[in-house]
Amino acid sequence: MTEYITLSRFIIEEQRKHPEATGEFSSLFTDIATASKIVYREVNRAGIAEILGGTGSVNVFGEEVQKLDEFALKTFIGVLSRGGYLAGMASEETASVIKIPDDVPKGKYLFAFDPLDGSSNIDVNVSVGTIFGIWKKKDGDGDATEEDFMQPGSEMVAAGYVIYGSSAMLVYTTGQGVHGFTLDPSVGEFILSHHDIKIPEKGKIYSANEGYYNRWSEAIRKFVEYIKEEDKGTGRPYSARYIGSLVSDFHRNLLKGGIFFYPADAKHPKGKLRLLYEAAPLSFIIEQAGGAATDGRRRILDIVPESLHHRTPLVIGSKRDVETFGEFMEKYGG
Ligand code: AHM
Ligand code: MG
Repeated sequence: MTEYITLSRFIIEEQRKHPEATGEFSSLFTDIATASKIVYREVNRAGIAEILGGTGSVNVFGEEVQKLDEFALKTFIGVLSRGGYLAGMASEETASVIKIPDDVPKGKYLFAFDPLDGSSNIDVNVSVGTIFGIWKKKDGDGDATEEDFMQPGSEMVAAGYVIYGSSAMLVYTTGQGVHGFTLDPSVGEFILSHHDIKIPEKGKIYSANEGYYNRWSEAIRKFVEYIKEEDKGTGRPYSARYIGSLVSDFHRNLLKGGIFFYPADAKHPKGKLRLLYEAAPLSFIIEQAGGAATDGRRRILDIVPESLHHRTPLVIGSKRDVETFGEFMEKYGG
């Protein structure tokens, strides 16, 4: 019989290796899975929901049609904030720390997330996703403050994303490799489908918004010119693939190899993507898969956030490709 390993079972077995584990972490993950199944259902209904009533309006059933990113935010808060394992949450959609309700015991974990990344693509049927990072509150019990979240990615205890595509898939790491689970809609469970994912050391894909070419520094332009050159020996030119939905671009490159970069440019001097709930979680995953992530020079996981919505340039993917990017930064002073 084929092995049918559910996410919950996999996590429980992983936690057994840590005798100090209290079960809080497993509950947190079970709830992440539940929240993402609810979001997936809603994302799937997006097209028809629009026909039945445009966003911001009331549909034929008299229900208010919510924007999907708002729905995802509320769903994750609703499910996770009552679990008793969190001290606080932070999200792309909220200015400050999301407080755990007063009547719920405070746990030790901090949860930072982008509820629905790439949501501007939903109306054209492009895959979107939820990205999350989990840290431990360093000192004291009780409610988390913004200060508690100012920890580098290297302190993360887990990170993951859920991609809502032709199927829903949850990919995560706790520092013991990267594992992917595909939702089996017939039983409503995430099933282990990609065990111990490794990214090829060198890829053949580059992903960037090349429309910004003229806003980029010389180093980045030279790098792009380089990967477009014809050279069989080093596998060039690379193929360009850019969806504009980070989870989708990242997921493809993780499985196939390649490099994604969203550098600083004339309009985004600090880059566009956010450290806490986009760059750091994906960097933890990529390193666990054998890849690398930098801001062009520094390792992303070493950067200490200065605010909840700290932005950073992001260069992420196959190790050798990220190194080559760094060499161009070094050479041309990008
Ligand atoms: P968002 O969090 O507002 O959705 O923005 C993040 C998205 C990423 O999914 C994607 O990688 C990037 O923005 C695309 O930006 P651009 O349109 O500038 O290429
Ligand atoms: Mg985002």
